Amino acid sequence: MQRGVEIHWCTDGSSQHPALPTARFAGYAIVLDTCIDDAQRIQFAKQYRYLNELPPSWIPAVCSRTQGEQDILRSEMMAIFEIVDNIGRGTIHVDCSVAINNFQTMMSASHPSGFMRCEHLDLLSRAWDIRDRNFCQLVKVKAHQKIQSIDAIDNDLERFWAMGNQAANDLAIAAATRLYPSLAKELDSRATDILEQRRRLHQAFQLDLDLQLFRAKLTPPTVSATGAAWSKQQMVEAFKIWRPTNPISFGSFSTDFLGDAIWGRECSIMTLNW
Ligand SMILES: [Mn+2]
Repeated sequence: MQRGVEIHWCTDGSSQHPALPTARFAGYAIVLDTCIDDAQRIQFAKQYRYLNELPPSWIPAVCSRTQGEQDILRSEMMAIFEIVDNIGRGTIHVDCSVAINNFQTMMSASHPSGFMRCEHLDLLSRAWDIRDRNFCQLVKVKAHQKIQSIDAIDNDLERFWAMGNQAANDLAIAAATRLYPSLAKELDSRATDILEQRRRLHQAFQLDLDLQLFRAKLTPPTVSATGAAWSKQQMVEAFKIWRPTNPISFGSFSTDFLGDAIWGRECSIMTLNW
């Protein structure tokens, strides 16, 4: 690239099954804008409305699996970090304002304590160490998820950067799912399992809630003077007439040692007869 030419990057991070911490997997991507000026960008943005295809001016620069925690924010921040670490120049168009804030907080800090509360501190600390050779600017771009369609953006240049964000998003998803596909497949099936287990657990709780309605409709048992559902006498009566449905037969056995029982011979014989 010629000296003096402005460099523009679009970055994005993507996590599959982001709500499942034990099954999610993430990737990130960087695309480089090779347009020479805004006139050309506007032209591509206008063409997009008719062709509905991303122009070849977006060059995939980097795509990889996210290292460490597999969340979206870390993926977004890793993409930015790669540019800061390897190039240190250019305007980076990012759709995640938290990621932008974290890097800006780090750059404007006078001491690491100024950004120690930011998430993914490890990336920020590494960027802090090389801050003297980092001249990148971060710009917020409209996220592909938050707009119905890129076509709906009226401003041509805004639409152009949203197109770049889309290109980076597509590449980030491809990185997460296609680099090491057997792992992605395993995590996919784990996600399916977890969702199925959650559905069953939800059903069990739902059943319990539904049963409460029926329990409420039942006539309550007679309450004794002590407040217990059954009085002591009622329990005794119930035990006296209780017989097992299928009695177990022990056959013939000796009662020689019943006298050694802890309650004595007489009590043991009564229990045996009962
Ligand atoms: Mn994003």
